[in-house]
Amino acid sequence: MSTQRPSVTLVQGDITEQAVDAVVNAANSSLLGGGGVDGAIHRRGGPEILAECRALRASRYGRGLPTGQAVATTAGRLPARWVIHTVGPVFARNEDRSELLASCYRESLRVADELGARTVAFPAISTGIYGWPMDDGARIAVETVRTTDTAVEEVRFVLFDAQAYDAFATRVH
Ligand code: AR6
Repeated sequence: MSTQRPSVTLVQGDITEQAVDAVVNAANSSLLGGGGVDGAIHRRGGPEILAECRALRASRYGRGLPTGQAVATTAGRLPARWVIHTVGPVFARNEDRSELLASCYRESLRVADELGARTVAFPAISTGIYGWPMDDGARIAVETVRTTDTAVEEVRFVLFDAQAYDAFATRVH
């Protein structure tokens, strides 16, 4: 595998509408769905994704997917080939969990390389229900993908609103 540093692009919008090889899901350890990005991906991707998640729980991940790790399934009806599920850390004021958040981006890119994905769309992991401050979440996201060796050519951050877009734009430019 020939590796390089991916180019980073930013889009304001809905991650479920991205025509890319792989879409990253901000999941939880159960892999069985939830709100936010996770809810949107399962809703629009259809039941095939959940079926593969259940199979993962019945085999490799009987105790759930640990925080900071990543695993792939089909993308079902989404305009992508795969969903890469990763579990971000819940933000905590009294403990630095940055390394776990960085690990989500690195591990997702590692799984993307295993799949042969060249374009990957990421949400701002942990910055919703898990409470991570957007500016810091953007810093960790951009720094990590820019320093990871991967055959992925484009990392597209898909930001839901203008505030998130601006936080990422400040880090990228
Ligand atoms: N497209 C792009 N970004 C979105 C979308 C979307 N369709 N929907 C929300 N966001 P979150 P987390 C943004 O809560 O913080 C779930 O219940 C959102 O504004 O999806 O990692 C899981 O099952 C925020 O900036 O993920 C877990 O239990 C970012 O995506 C838990 O939430 C991430 O928000 C994971 O929480």
